[in-house]
Amino acid sequence: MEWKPDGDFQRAVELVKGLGRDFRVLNFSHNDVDGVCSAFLIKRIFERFFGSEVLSVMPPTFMLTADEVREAVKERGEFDLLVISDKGTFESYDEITEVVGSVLIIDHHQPQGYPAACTVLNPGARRREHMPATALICHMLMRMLGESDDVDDIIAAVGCRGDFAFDTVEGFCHEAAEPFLRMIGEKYPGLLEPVEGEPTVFDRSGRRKTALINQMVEAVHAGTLAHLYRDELGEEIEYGPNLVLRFFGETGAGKLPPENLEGFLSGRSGRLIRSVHLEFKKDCARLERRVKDPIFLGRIGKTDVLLVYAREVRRAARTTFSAILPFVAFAHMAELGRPGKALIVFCPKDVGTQISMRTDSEDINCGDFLSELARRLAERYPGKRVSGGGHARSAGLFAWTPIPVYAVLHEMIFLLEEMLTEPAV
Ligand SMILES: [Mn+2]
Repeated sequence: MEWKPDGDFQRAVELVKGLGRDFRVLNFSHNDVDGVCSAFLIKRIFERFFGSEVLSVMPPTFMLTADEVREAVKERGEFDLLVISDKGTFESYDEITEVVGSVLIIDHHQPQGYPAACTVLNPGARRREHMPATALICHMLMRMLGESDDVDDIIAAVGCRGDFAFDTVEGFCHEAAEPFLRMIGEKYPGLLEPVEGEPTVFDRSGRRKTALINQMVEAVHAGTLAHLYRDELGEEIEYGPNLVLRFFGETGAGKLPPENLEGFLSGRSGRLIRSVHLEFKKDCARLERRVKDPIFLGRIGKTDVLLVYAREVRRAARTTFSAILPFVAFAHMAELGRPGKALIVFCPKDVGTQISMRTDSEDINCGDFLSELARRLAERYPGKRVSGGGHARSAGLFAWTPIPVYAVLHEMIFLLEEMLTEPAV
């Protein structure tokens, strides 16, 4: 069955067309690979088709607050449209319409309530059939409004791969991404073909195979963390997501598709990202030992629940959401044995506790698990900051100091105990 665009797209198209031309757009996007690729596509959509001016902001936190938007408006003036991309679908986003009247949410996370005053483009979400990446939704929206070029197509592919919408080495593709991946495969076959080589943190098959697109995504991912590498690369290195967005802007259509990673990372910003990428790979090698032997916590149905309790490399321990450890842990999931696993990566940091979770099975829903854990922690520590949620197969949680690490671990184990059908003995 082929995935079909639903009414969400129609409403989004009507909203933006109703704004006329030359309107001002404020875009808040997620700070990860999918989020930055989405910000780039949104910028291109409004600049090219509407003559708009677009300001892109990619803060390190996930859920957007009205205060962040107020701050941007105070600094940069009034905006006609706010686009919130890849930053969840929260009922509380209604409050933001008091700051910017028109709000378009482009997202693929499981909604935590529906904001009635916003236009929500989260296709399939009401049926709980989520899209695999926001960049894919942005690319589809772009093609409903006009044409895409090589740069748009390839950056959209990077965003999709960043959120595991497909993996050509493992031979996987999310149903909703199939037509897109077919188009990419026909136009740029060299990007997707599996090749012998050092696996990236986006290669999860456990074999010595990768693909050019996987290498590109790893480099872009490293680029979003560039600011963590100021000690090595110099104080003038800007905030990673902004560096990556600038790099995408410098990528000329004529130079694409690249023949290899060096070709992709050409130009000034590209070369900077390349040096960050090399340092990032050293960090990954350092972290490998810490994720090798997870603790078996018990079984839910046929699924083994495993725990990695470890610290980050210093540079990543200082920040909230920027993480290296979970990527390394998840990259080695296939080596932990047969399918049917849920891996919880529990990571105490300087500013709080981070949990990242992935599963390859249907026995546990990671997004439900971590949003319930966040709810319980919020109840136990009223007024303290904690946020958690995500998708069925991958999710995250952050509990800020002063919520103690032991309390997060305690509540997590208690919640899990209620779900285990076969506790570890
Ligand atoms: Mn995403």
